[in-house]
Amino acid sequence: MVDRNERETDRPIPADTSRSPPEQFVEQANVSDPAIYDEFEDSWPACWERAADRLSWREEYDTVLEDEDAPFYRWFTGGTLNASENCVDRHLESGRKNHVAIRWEGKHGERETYTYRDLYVAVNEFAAALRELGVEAGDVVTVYLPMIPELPIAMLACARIGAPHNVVFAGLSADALATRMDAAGSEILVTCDGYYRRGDAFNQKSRAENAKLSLEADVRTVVVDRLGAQLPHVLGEDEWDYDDLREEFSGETVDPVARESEDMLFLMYTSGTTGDPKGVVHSTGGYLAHVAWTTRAVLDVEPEDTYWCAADIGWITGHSYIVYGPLALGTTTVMYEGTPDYPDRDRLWEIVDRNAVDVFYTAPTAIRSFMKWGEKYPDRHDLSSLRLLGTVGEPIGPRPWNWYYTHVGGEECPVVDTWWQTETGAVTISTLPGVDEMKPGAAGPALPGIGVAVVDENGVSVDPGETGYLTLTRPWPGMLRTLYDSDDRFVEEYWAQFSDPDANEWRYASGDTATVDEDGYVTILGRVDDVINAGGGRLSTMEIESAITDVDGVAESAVVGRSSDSGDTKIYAYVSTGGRSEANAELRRLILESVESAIGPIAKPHEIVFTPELPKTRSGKIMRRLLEDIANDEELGDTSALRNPEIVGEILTDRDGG
Ligand code: 6R9
Repeated sequence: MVDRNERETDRPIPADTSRSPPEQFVEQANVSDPAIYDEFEDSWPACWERAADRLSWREEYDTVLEDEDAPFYRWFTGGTLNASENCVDRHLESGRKNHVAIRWEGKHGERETYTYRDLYVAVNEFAAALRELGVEAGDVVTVYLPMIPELPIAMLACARIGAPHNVVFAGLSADALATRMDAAGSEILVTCDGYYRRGDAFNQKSRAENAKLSLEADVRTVVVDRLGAQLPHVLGEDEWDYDDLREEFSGETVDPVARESEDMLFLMYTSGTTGDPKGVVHSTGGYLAHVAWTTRAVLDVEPEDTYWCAADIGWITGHSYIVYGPLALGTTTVMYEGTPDYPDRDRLWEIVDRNAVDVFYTAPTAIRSFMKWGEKYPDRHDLSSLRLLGTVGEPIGPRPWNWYYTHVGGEECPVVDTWWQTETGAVTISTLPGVDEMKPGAAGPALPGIGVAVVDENGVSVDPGETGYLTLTRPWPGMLRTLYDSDDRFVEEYWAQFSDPDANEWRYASGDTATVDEDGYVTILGRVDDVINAGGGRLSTMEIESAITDVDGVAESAVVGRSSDSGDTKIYAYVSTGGRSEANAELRRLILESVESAIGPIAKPHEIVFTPELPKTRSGKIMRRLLEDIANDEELGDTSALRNPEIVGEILTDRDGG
C-alpha cells in the first residue's frame, strides 16, 4: 500500500525507469571499465594515488593517508605542490599556452577570453601586487567579487603565494562579509566598484566599506573597476585599483610557493546548525587531487573540451568545478556573469550553442525553471555539442531529471546527479557516466574509494528503502580538514554523532537524510539540521531568525523551508509579535529589510506568518517539525507535547488567509 503522504523522492525508483549510459558516450568516456570499483576497493587508500598522480608535485608525497590523529586525517604527506602552478604554469609547459582557459560571458553580452598564457600573466602580476601589499604565505585574503574573471585570477594569485583565500559570495551583505573577515582574521580584501543586479548598477564598494567600518583591523583593499563610468568611485586610504596594480607590476612573475600537501588552500564559510558560520578549511594536495579526478571521471571533462558549470564561484561548486577542477585539467572553463532569463529565457542555450559547450553542469532549481518556461527555449538552439549533463545542490526529482535528459541532452547525454557538500570538497556520490545505469531521482552509488552508509541514530545501517542518516565511512582526499580556529566544533559537528573514538572508528555525519536501494544507489531526502538550501546557497535558519528578531516589535521567530510546487525551497518565517497576530505591513517591511542587510537578498523570507506565540514544547523548545509541516501543508503529527496547542489553530487560520 502506498502512503498518500509519502514524498515523491521517498518512493523507490521502478527499475524500468533506469537508463543505460548512451553507447556513443561510453565509447569515448574517460572511465568506462566497471573494474574501477574493485580496483579502488582492493587498494584503498593507495587507490587515491591515481588522483594525486594527475597533479604536478614539487616533491613527491611519501604517504597517501595518515590517520594517526583521526578525524584529523592527512593526505599525501611529505609532498609539496602549488595549486596555481597546477592550474596554470604546467599547461604552458605542455604546449597549451594558447588554449583558452577562461571564456567569460558578461551579463550584457560582453565577452572576454583568457588563454592559459593570459591567465598566467594576470595571475603573476596580481600575485606580485598582493606581495607588495604585504600579503605573506598563510595570510587570509578575502575576495568579495561577482562572476568576473578577476575572481578566479585573485584566487589563483593567492594560491601562488600561499595565501589562503576566503571568497565571500558577492550577494551576501556587509554584515556577513564583516563576520567572515573577522572570524578569519583577514586584513586584506579584494572587491569591486559594483556589478549589475537585475539591470541596476549595484554598489558593492559601499557595501564593503560598511563591512570595514565594523572591523577593528585596518583592511587593505583592492578594487576592481567593473562598471567604469556607470558607477564612478573614489579610492580612499589603503585602497588600490586593480588595473593600476596590474600595470605597476606588468610583466612581473612570481615563483609559485611550494606548499605542503596539507597546507590550507582556502577557507569557505558555510551555514551550520548554530548561528556562527563555519569556516570550512580545505587543503592543497588532497583537495586538488579530488576535484581534478572527479572533473575527469564524473564530469568526463577532457582538456580539449569547452566545459560550463553554471554556478557562482562564491559557493563551493564554483570553487571546485569552475576554477580548480577544469583548470587543473587544462580545459576551457566558461564563466557566466548573468542570469538564465536575461535578456531572454534562452540565454544559457544561446551560450551553449555559440561556444559549442561539451559538458554542462547546473542545479535542480535552474532545471525546474527551464522546465516551467518550456522546451521552446532550448529548442531554439543547436545543443548537439553537449556530451554530458550534470546536476548538484539539491535533490532532483525524476520529472525534472527526465526533462533535462530529453530537452537539453536530446536523450544522448548521460546525466550525473552529483551529491557532495562544501565540506566534502568534491563529488562523493554519483554514477560514473560511462559505467553505471542512471536512476532518475537517485544520486547514485558512492564513487570508487568513497564509503557511504545510511544509518539509524545508533549508527546501524538501515535496510534498503528505509530512511536514515547519510554518513561517510572512510576519509577521502577532498574532505575538510577542520573548521577554522575550531577543531572542537569540527569534531562535534561532523564526527561525534556516529563515531566510536575509543575504538578509533570514525564516521562522518553529512547532515542529510537519505535512503539507499539494493544496488547501493543513494536518494537524498533533505537536511536534518536547520539549514535551508535556497537561491543556490546554504542558509542557516538561525542567522535569518536572528536578523528577524533584531527588528523592534518582533518577539520571536522561527524560519523553516517550504518546498514549493516547482520544487524550489522557499523561506517561510513565523514571527511572534508577543500578543497581536494581525499582519503588519510595516513590520513585514522592516523584517525584509533587516534580513537583507544582515545576510543578503537571497535570505529574504518568501512568506511571513504573524502569530501571537510560537508553538513550544513544555521544555520551551520551538516545535520546528510542526512549523515545517504547516509550511508544507502536511498532515500535522502529534501535538500533545505542546505547551500551547491552541496556537496551532491560530497559525493555520492565519496561513489559510484568516
Ligand atoms: C555542492 C553543494 C550541500 C547540501 C547537501 C545536500 C544538498 C548537494 C545534492 C544535494 C541532493 C544532490 N545536495 N548535492 N541533495 N542531491 N545531488 O551543494 O554544497 O552548498 O555545501 O550544500 O546540498 O543537502 O548536504 P553545499
